[in-house]
Amino acid sequence: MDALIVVDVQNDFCPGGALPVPRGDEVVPVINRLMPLFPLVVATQDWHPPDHCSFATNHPGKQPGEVVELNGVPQILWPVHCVQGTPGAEFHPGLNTQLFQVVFRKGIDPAVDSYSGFYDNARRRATGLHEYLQENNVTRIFVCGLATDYCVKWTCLDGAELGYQTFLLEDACRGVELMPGDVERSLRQLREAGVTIVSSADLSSIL
Ligand code: VGL
Ligand code: ZN
Repeated sequence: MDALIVVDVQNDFCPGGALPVPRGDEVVPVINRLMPLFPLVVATQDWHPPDHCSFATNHPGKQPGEVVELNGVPQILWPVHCVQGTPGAEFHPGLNTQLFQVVFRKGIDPAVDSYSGFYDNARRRATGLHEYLQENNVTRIFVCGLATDYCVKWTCLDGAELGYQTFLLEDACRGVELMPGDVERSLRQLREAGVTIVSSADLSSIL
């Protein structure tokens, strides 16, 4: 079974949001076209409490973009984003969320961030995504959404490590690019980890 994993297509990651991914909203029509091609579609949703450790405001004197160490794990500090129950945490209004079978929320623990849809960054807790995919006999995952250089990348890396044949849908993703070249470096890292980079036009010969 094939599954499409739609990562964090939320208002705060789109232009005008708190942590905007440049042209992040452009993935919405692409993903809407992709979803009907898959028997199983799941989504992740970044879902932070207000006191979340990834927010620069919760580290006095620190600015977004600075890196701190939390329990031995490096943590980039972000602007306050995707706070539970706020409009910024909602999915983009143009996204056809009716086609999501399940939504896995992540980043809920105030003490640890969670880029991957499978585990938090300290790998202390699983989100339930792996179990769900196993129950549905999923062997191939196709990952899209925001952001290529963070949550999409870590979801792909964990998926590949867990043994899924993992594809990244390049035209259905956009990156933050805090540093120029971050997306290109992420794609290289993913290829080295065995992830196949494809475009949605390639799917007719893969599915
Ligand atoms: C993300 C930074 C912080 C993402 C989430 O969805 O890529 N990036 N939280
Ligand atoms: Zn976040």
